[in-house]
This record gives sequence, C-alpha cells and structure tokens, in this order.
Amino acid sequence: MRSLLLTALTTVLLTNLAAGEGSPDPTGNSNTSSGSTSGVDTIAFQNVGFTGYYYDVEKILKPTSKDCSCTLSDSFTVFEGTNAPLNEELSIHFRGPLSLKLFGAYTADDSSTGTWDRISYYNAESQTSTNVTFLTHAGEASTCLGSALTYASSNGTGYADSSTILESNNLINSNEEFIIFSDLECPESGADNSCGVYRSGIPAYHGFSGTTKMFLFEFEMPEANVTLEYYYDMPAIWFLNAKIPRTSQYGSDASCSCWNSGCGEIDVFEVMNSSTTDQLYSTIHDYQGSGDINNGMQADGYFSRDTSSTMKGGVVFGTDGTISIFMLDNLEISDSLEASSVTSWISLDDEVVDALSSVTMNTSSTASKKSNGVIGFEQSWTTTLISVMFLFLMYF
Ligand SMILES: *[C@@H]1O[C@H](CO)[C@@H](O)[C@H](O)[C@H]1NC(C)=O
Ligand SMILES: *[C@@H]1O[C@H](CO)[C@@H](O)[C@H](O)[C@H]1NC(C)=O
Ligand SMILES: *[C@@H]1O[C@H](CO)[C@@H](O)[C@H](O)[C@H]1NC(C)=O
Ligand SMILES: *[C@@H]1O[C@H](CO)[C@@H](O)[C@H](O)[C@H]1NC(C)=O
Ligand SMILES: *[C@@H]1O[C@H](CO)[C@@H](O)[C@H](O)[C@H]1NC(C)=O
Ligand SMILES: CC(=O)N[C@H]1CO[C@H](CO)[C@@H](O)[C@@H]1O
Repeated sequence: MRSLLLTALTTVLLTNLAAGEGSPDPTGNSNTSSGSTSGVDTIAFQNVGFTGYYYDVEKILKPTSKDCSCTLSDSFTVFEGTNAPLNEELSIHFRGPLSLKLFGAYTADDSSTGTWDRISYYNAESQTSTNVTFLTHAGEASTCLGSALTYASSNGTGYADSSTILESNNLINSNEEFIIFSDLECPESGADNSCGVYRSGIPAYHGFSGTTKMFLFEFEMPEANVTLEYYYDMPAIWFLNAKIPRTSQYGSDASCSCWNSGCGEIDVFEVMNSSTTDQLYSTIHDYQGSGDINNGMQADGYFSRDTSSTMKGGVVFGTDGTISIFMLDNLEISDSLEASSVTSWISLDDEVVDALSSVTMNTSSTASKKSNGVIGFEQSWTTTLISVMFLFLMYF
C-alpha cells in the first residue's frame, strides 16, 4: 500500500524517447497515473533532504537473554541538508536470488562537474576487492536484536572469522543476504556518533557517507528454484543507515534500531511481493513527504527484472538533492568517471524536465513508537517539495 501523500506529490512522466524495436509503447509519448505497463530506465527522487531528527540506540540490555531489550537515547541526532538523512553513512544490502559481479562506490565534490573517484571496488571474476567488507547475519541469535553480524564467508551467507572476499560464483538464494561496508573500522561502540552504539562482538565498519556519492552494480537476479517461506524470489539491493545493521536489522524490539524514527533507508532495486517478481521498485523510507515509515515513498515506476542475463545499474546521490536510480547496459565501473558521463546516463530530456510540475506542501503528523514502554515520541516535519519523476528510455 502506497501512501496517499505520495500520489498527491507525484508527477508521472513516461516518455518514449526513441521508438524502436522492443518498445513497449511504439506509438510515442504516454503516461499513466496508476502504474506503467513496462519498466523504466531511470527513476529520480528530487529535492531529497530535510531537517529532522532520529533517536539513536543508547543501551542494549541482556542481548542474549529472552528478556533482552534496548533503550533509545533521550537526546536525538539532528540531520539537515541536501539528501539528509541519506547523506549519513549507509550500508549496502543484497538479498537473493542474486549474484554480484561488480560493485563500485564513488565520491565527487560536485555531481555536476569534475570527476567521480572510485573509493571502493569488488570484482567477482578477477577476485579483486578494495575498501569493501562483506558481512552477513550469521552470528548469535537474539530475540530483540535478531542474528548478529559476522564476516561473511566466501559464499556470502556463512560465518567467517575474518574479512573474506566473495567467491566469483556468489549466487545467494531467496531470503539470504550479505552486506557491504567499507574496510574502515568503527571506533569503540558509543565512542562517537559516527558509528554510534553497536552490538558487542560484531565486526563494526563504517558505511559510505556524504551528500554526493554514487554506487554502481553489475548483478544477476535469476529466478528462484528453492521454495522458501519468506521472501521467495524477492531479490533486492538496498541501503540502510549503517547504524541499523550494527544494532538490529531484524529484531523484535523497535528500540534496538534508529530505523523507526527515520534514520533512513533507500531501496533501489527491490521486488516488493510475490505478485510482481519481475518488477524492481525504488522506495525511500524516512519522514520526508510521508508519515508512514513502513511504506515510505515509493516511486510509481519500476525497472524490469531480467532473470536470464546480467543487469547493470546504479544510484547517484546528487549534489542538487536528486537521487537518480538507473539501469544502463553499457555501464562501466571504472576507477574514475567524468561527471558529464554520469550526467548523460541519468539526464532527463528537456521536454520531460519542462513538463515536470512541482508541488509545495507542508505537512505534519505524528509517528509514535512505543517499545517495551521505553520511549514514545512525536515527530513532525515539514517537507517543502518532493516530486518523483521517471524517464522512460529505450531499455530493451
Ligand atoms: C556457505 O558457507 C558456510 C560456511 O563456509 C557453509 O556452512 C554453508 O553451508 C555454505 N552455504 C552453502 C549454500 O553452500
Ligand atoms: C573507504 O571508504 C570509506 C567510507 O566511504 C572512506 O571513508 C575511506 O576514505 C575509503 N578508503 C579509501 C582508501 O578510499
Ligand atoms: C534456477 O535454475 C535456473 C536454471 O537451471 C538457473 O539458471 C538459476 O540460476 C537457478 N536459480 C537459482 C537461484 O539457483
Ligand atoms: C506488489 O507490489 C507492487 C509495487 O509496490 C504493488 O503495485 C502491488 O499492488 C503489490 N501487489 C500485491 C498483491 O500486494
Ligand atoms: C508552510 O508553512 C509555512 C510556515 O508555517 C507557511 O508560511 C506557508 O504558508 C506554508 N505553506 C503551505 C503551502 O501551506
Ligand atoms: C500523452 C498522453 O497520453 N497524455 C495524457 C496523460 O494523462 C493525462 C491525464 O489522464 C491526459 O489528459 C493526457 O492526454
């Protein structure tokens, strides 16, 4: 279920820029407000970033006992500015069925000019990895926290006692997950707010921070063959505020994570349910433009999942507050990329930009969280403008 607010703020533009073979709509321009019939190539969230706050985990009590619990800090972390809170450190999550061929993380001073420098890299075929740590949930179970993070073994889902590169054939199944962090170790738990408080005993690494950043992927999402109860054939690539997995990603106590109070998540290529396993959606989960953290703000278009060949794509967190998610067949994950090239991958046709309508709106609501009677709070926010637009290029 999508929030009504999103619908109110969303302008859907589907433009066929070059009619041709394989075109889902060879007649030319078309639009729809109730979901398109075929995949898009780019999804852009504009005007991302707002001033807000979230609650950090302060204490993790009796983590392995059945009455384990957490408390959130009374003070809160304030965030502001372009792309906030997604300008904070993010971890990158992969759910199967998926195999990762290539990964690159980049930074730039300005997404509109100069160059993007690659700071992190993984190449499955050449077995190269730089500034990447693969973790997974193979550690000690806990009711309030879920399973602890550990280093991932080479298949992505087993336990390893030190940092291990994923093997070249790293296909993981439905409901299996590995996570990429940088190789920069966190300070001691609670030492500062960069990594915050985290679960004791885990390998704790920094995520990827900054307003302007880019992540590129080459991956496969083959059809699932093994029937599982959860997340059957629902692969995904998504980002969380890196504090979330270090405390609790799948626990039962919402006070064990900053997620509920909106520290941030963006799903870039995600199968949402078992009825739409060939569609990859993009969703932001924070309180910008939506009071519903669970449903978040989902873009109204989707990428087509190709189960029989490699897909290439990425996400650009622009200096201008536009987050562009795209698929591109001739993507190169080279060590440096011209901003102009990246811009050309995600640029929207003039006609489309001119046609964009924007909505300015203030809204406020309450999002209360009560866990084990710990802290209930109210959150209000103002959103100035959110619009979501889609560029429908020739994808096939
Ligand atoms: C993955 O690796 C772990 C540890 O090395 C092993 O126990 C597990 O069976 C492997 N999983 C598969 C599906 O091979
Ligand atoms: C590795 O990634 C982290 C997080 O983005 C970054 O702070 C660090 O500078 C990177 N290391 C190198 C050598 O680029
Ligand atoms: C399922 O089977 C097909 C055909 O053998 C194979 O290509 C695909 O990789 C398999 N998927 C998984 C998740 O193992
Ligand atoms: C599956 O997810 C898509 C995308 O969010 C949505 O449009 C569709 O209604 C969902 N279907 C079901 C059965 O929930
Ligand atoms: C938004 O809030 C500001 C400050 O409260 C107010 O001045 C402005 O008129 C509001 N805008 C809308 C569209 O309601
Ligand atoms: C090109 C095209 O089909 N435009 C349509 C977009 O949707 C509006 C509202 O339904 C129509 O009025 C346009 O004709």
